[in-house]
Amino acid sequence: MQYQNPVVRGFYPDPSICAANGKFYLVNSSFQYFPGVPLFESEDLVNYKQIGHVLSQKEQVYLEGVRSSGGVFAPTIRFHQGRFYMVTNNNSTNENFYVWTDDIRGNWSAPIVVDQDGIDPSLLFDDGHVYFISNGQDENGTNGVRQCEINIETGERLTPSRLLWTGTGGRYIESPHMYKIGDWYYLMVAEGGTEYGHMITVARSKSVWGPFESCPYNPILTNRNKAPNIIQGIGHGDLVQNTDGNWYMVCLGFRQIHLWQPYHHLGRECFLVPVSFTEDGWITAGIDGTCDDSYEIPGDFIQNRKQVFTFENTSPNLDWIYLRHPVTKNYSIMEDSITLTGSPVTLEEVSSPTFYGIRQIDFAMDCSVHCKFQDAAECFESGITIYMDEQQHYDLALTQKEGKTYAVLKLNIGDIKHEQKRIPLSTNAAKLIIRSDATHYHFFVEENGQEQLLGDAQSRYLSSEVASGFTGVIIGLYAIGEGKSTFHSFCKSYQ
Ligand code: 6LW
Repeated sequence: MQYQNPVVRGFYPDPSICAANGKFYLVNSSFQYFPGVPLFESEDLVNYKQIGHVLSQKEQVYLEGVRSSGGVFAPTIRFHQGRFYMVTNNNSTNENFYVWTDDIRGNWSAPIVVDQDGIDPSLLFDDGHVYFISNGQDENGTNGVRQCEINIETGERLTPSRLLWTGTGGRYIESPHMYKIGDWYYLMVAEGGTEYGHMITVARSKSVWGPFESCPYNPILTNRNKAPNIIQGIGHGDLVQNTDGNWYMVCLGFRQIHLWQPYHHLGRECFLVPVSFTEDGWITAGIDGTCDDSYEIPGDFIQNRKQVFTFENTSPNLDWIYLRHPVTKNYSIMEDSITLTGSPVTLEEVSSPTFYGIRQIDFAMDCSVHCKFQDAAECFESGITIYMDEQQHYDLALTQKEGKTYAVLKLNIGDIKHEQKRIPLSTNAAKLIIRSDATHYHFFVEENGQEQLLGDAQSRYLSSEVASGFTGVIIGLYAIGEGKSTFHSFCKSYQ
């Protein structure tokens, strides 16, 4: 059957995957958002169903005041002797830690810290030993992939950390994974940085400690010279063998808006690429070493793309996320509605405002929600935001002033805080509507069946190139100030 990339759309970067009990489990980085590390299950490597988050307990991850795109960086998931392990880095506490579970649908353990620095940690279970690798510098300041052996029961480092490989000369060697395939230890990394120069390179050795020989075909996967391809930034891969014995790689990439300058605002997404081995035992990826927008994969299943998302067909703590650790008393979640209690924390703060978010996963989107004020004090504001980070977000809200309710559109780009439009309403309730295409968002308010345009704004100014972040646009329901607001009839649909 033919599948379309990305296989997981929207801000789901830094994918890692493992096979277990005939299925596949995928995790992604989550940065300042909570719960952390979204967890997916797949039976065919093409369709993924989110089954939870790995870091679902507040005590598992420190997020207090972490900067946007700080917090939880790239994770790795592995399965060994009936137990799942997820290892990651909290880039705000500079800790590498792992958690484990024997029940993939249950809670994961408390974090176990490993005494090796760097980011993008990974694990290899081999011949009774457990190896911990991450990127980083050796004692001479040389960048590369470093490895130590650990006691997986305690996280204790059993050997000194040693530099294994410095890559092929690309900047920012990252996302190392080690695989024992046949007689070879394959070390696969990303180089070039997680933007337009991103690439995947590989080396191999007969020993887990090296020396590692660089693949003569490096980079084995990159879109850096694939023009004018919409898919760019391909890198950060993880290998997995399908149940039919064929090999694949999940990797990150982004769908750029192909203007000059190009940009991307949905974040880095998850792509699937076929992998094969050359006669001399090297890894190749894709058809020509690049990632295409679709591939053939053996199987008679179909690729299911959920296109309509409502309160009723989404789940709290699965599809919906918070900025850092939420003040849970400010959220009253029902099956078909949510009531938010405002707090003094604004969307411009690196904190945890009353914010209930869901990812934007495609460009052409129609999103609406009905918002009704309750106990609204002066200046209480509540509505829907297209949020990249605290400096870049577009807010469509109701607000209270001198006893009257208004609909307001606010555009926040860097230091510019602009109220685009304000219109009086006859009641304290209205339908908020946001329609988007690749380059623009269009904002409307509907009261008594009458729809009014408040304004338009370019997606460019919410892009990663402007915000310089690692995340993607989130659609957030929010409340600021003294008051409550109830949202119902939420509907987000893609064409
Ligand atoms: C991730 C690393 C990276 O841990 O960015 O640029 C970090 N590459 O692989 C956040 O995605």
